Amino acid sequence: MITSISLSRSGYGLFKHSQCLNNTFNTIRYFATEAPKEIKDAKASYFVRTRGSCKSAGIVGLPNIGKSTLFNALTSSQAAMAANFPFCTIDPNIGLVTVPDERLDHISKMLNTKSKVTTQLEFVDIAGLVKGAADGEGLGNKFLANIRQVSLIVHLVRCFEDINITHVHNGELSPVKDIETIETELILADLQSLEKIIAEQKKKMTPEQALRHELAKRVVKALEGGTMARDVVIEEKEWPAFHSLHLLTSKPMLYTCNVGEGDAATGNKYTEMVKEFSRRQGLEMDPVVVSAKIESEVALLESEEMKTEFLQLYGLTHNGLSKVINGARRLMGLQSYYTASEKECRAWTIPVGTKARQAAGVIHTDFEKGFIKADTIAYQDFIDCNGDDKLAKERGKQRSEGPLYEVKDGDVMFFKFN
Ligand SMILES: Nc1nc2c(ncn2[C@@H]2O[C@H](COP(=O)(O)OP(=O)(O)OP(=O)(O)O)[C@@H](O)[C@H]2O)c(=O)[nH]1
Ligand SMILES: [Mg+2]
Repeated sequence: MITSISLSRSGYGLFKHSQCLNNTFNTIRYFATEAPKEIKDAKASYFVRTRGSCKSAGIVGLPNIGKSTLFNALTSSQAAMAANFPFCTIDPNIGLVTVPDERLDHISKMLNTKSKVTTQLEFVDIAGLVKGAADGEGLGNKFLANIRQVSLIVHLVRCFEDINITHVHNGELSPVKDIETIETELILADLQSLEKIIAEQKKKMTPEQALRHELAKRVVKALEGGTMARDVVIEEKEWPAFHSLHLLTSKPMLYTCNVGEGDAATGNKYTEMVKEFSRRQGLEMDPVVVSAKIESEVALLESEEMKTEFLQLYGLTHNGLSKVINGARRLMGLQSYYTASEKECRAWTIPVGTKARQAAGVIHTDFEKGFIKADTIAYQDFIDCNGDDKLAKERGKQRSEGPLYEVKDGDVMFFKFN
């Protein structure tokens, strides 16, 4: 059994101390997208984004650090119990979260539309993990199984000081140590499942089984050398086998620093530590800073004016949730296109790389089947033409796109179908 892992300052270093391990949501549909021709192999994270079915974001972290508070803020509810004791959450809370979208707001205002329909993203509030979770500590295996089901990890890190709120690691606040505790458990859980796959070696394996087996060995080596599964370089043809390994460390990760009210606008020394750590790990996106407490209070205010006033008290101009939601979407490889008329303007979620025909299918399968063409205006051109499609056409800004057109983020589209 692996008994200890050390996460060194320069990255992850793994030390084995004994013998080897023995042991419809939201009308979003997902489509395989072609890798650019030049991509023969890439980090697994590329394939996670472009080939995976990115569906939900899981809030993960130590117990009693504000995960349920953040979840309640995101869902503008008090659906999750948030209280000052570890393991307050046992069963995951699942909620659909409205995706804040300034472009949609702008289109809606400009056209004076009767209704505005935002898109949504599923968030899951997961129970706290503790050291030893991979070996079942603190109901660890059950919680790890909950993490396995989400597509992206929002890793919440305590960056607020409050002696009244119990910290499972007694002593000085140490966000990097907290992160290492969680990530060590994710690595150990992956190593356990990989070792099981390796142990299943049969005399005669199908080519698929042989590839899976070989990949499992390669990822074990990478994890032991301090590389997360998401950073392992794989070939495109290896992706299905890699995907079938269902590894926790292959999921994109967004560090989210939970700070006290006074630090919401500026961050603090702890958020700087997380930022530096994140850069050392080579994560694709810098950590985001929020105050779950402020956000959970703002979310319950009724009017936009009240929300703005409340945020201003803390030197904030926007709520911080947009950074978490849109950061998660970006890491998941999701983007929006719009449909707009005076009656309704609406955002639709598609994975980056989706072609026009399949994008139309997100609205209705008939649009996909009977697709003829998509009159398309880039967002900025749409705004520059005051939302007037005739003017856009005159200016040559409206393009008539066929089924194989790769939809761009922000495109405003009018589908023709029979
Ligand atoms: N001072 C302070 N307290 C906070 C902040 N965020 C959350 N808390 C408090 O911390 C306690 C735990 O919050 P929860 O949201 O239940 O934490 P959790 O991570 O979901 O906890 P578990 O479900 O037990 O893992 C509650 O008393 C919250 O009010 C914060 O930014 N500042
Ligand atoms: Mg909780």
